Amino acid sequence: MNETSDCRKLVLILGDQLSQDMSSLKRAERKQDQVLMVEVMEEATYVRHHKKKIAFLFSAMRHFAQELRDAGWAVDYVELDAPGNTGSFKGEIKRAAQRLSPEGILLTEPGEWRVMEGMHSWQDDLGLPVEILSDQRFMCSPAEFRAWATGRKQLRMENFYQDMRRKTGLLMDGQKPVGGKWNFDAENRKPAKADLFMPSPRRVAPDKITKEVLDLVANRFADHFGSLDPFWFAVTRQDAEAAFEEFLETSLANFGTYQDAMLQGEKFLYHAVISAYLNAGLLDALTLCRKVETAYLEGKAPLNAVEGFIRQILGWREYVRGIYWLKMPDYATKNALEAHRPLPDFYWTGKTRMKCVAEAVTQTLEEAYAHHIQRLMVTGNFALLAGVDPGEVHEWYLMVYADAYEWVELPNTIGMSQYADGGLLASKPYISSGNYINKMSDYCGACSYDVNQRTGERACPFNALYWHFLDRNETHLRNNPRLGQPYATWRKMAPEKQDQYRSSAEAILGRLDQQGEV
Ligand code: FAD
Ligand code: DLZ
Ligand code: SF4
Repeated sequence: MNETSDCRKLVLILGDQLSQDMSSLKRAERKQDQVLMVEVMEEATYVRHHKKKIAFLFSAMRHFAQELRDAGWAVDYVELDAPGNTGSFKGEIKRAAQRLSPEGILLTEPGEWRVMEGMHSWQDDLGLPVEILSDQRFMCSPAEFRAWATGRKQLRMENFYQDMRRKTGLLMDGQKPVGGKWNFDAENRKPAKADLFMPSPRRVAPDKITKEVLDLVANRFADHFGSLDPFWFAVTRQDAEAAFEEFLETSLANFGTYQDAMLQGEKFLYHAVISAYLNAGLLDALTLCRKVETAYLEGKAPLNAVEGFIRQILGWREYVRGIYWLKMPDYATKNALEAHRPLPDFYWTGKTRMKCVAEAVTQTLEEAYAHHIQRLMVTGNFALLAGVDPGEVHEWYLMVYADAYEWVELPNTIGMSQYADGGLLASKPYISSGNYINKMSDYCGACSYDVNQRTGERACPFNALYWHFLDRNETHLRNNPRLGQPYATWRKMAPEKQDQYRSSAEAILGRLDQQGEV
């Protein structure tokens, strides 16, 4: 696969930069510059990613290399098992520089702080100029976000999102939001019923390249989390775009209404299942938002669905990236609630009596996917209530999902889900008792715990843990205005009742600590 003639610039394309619109490729000269793509052990193992995530990315990288060659680029592609592969970005850049004698290195900024840090020494070590361009795939650059954040007391997503609507003109009617409101969530978030028509995401059969990669991953990463089978992810831009078109046809109209619903055996409901494609570069964020806006203008989907979807990408996705680059590297070690319990073993096996957690983890093992409410209100909620170390929770989310890159995963975990940043991102901890899960899902009817029992052996663990969380974190949380109501209820509770909650919760936490059954 290697080309050997000298080149002017070596253009390094990372595994999550699979787009011909990358700023590096736009700057480069097709006739004289050379593209370098590398499969390296360091990236595949800095956390032990889900097997399916590695397979998805390696296959998408190999297909993209082919797309570039077809478009006239010279591509030097180093496969994982290529002789001499040093296993790191730096090692492979060095080897390529020796092979190709470039005048300089060109690349688009990486998504992760860890990788960017490593690159700072390249110029000196290689004795070559290294030019790092900004990533134009995002609608708000880290510098723009920093300017937005400067001088603000609170960095709330909702304010950022409104500014992004104004900036892009998406769903705007002059200076006003279309429909008169910025947010239509009041119409969203209904529970789903098992008899509703359920679409399923577009499935692509593995081709020869994907089959080779699946064999490679099965052999080299056998001890990583998760299953390779079934493998149906799109691995090309064309197939990812087709998957998004299918979402527009079959699911967008119901996206808002059932955004927070959970059903047994229904892994995707009306979600788009595009985050892995989007984060790897196979889809473009602004294009998706424009297509969704057009669906509204053509009367194909209601405003609550369309606004809700656009907010996830234009609002949340851009906002968490801004927070990441604003707050790294300290953000990764935040632990405002001083939680230190190890992650329970059932996060790796799915073997727990709690039906909601078992469903979320089992489908994560199978698909490297769970939707937002499963991540936030089931696995995230349980970890927060149980006082699990946020660093361990962060590592788990980074490992197990096909869409996980630190820039997007870390603020979602440390900030939104675990409240470990002390409220920088979320105005209150996302916690709930079993009641919320029962309202939004059909899990509880199939669970060996009873969601209606508050304390005791058969009671849903979320119930006692909820009050125990508030009780043990009172010094950190009692002044939070959004927790005024639950603290008032707790204080009014009879002391015997409070003690029953405490001892029930401590029994559950004791079982977790002794790796007993929960
Ligand atoms: P849909 O529900 O169909 O939403 C459409 C798109 O909106 C998504 O594809 C995604 O690009 C974007 N989006 C939605 N919510 C968010 C959000 N909170 N932050 C950023 N983008 C969002 N998303 C990732 O892409 N990578 C991660 O590593 C990741 N880790 C998470 C960890 C935790 C603890 C939590 C609570 C959420 C995390 N999310 C992450 C956000 C969200 O859960 C996923 O983006 C979503 O589930 C992907 O599925 P989908 O494509 O079907 O999304
Ligand atoms: C996630 C990942 C994996 C598993 N493997 C590679 C790889 O072998 N080569 C590569 O270029 N990128 C890989 N990636 C994606 C990188 O981790 C990602 O580009 C950086 O973390 C920057 O966001
Ligand atoms: Fe989850 Fe509790 Fe419902 Fe069981 S009863 S599914 S543990 S919320």
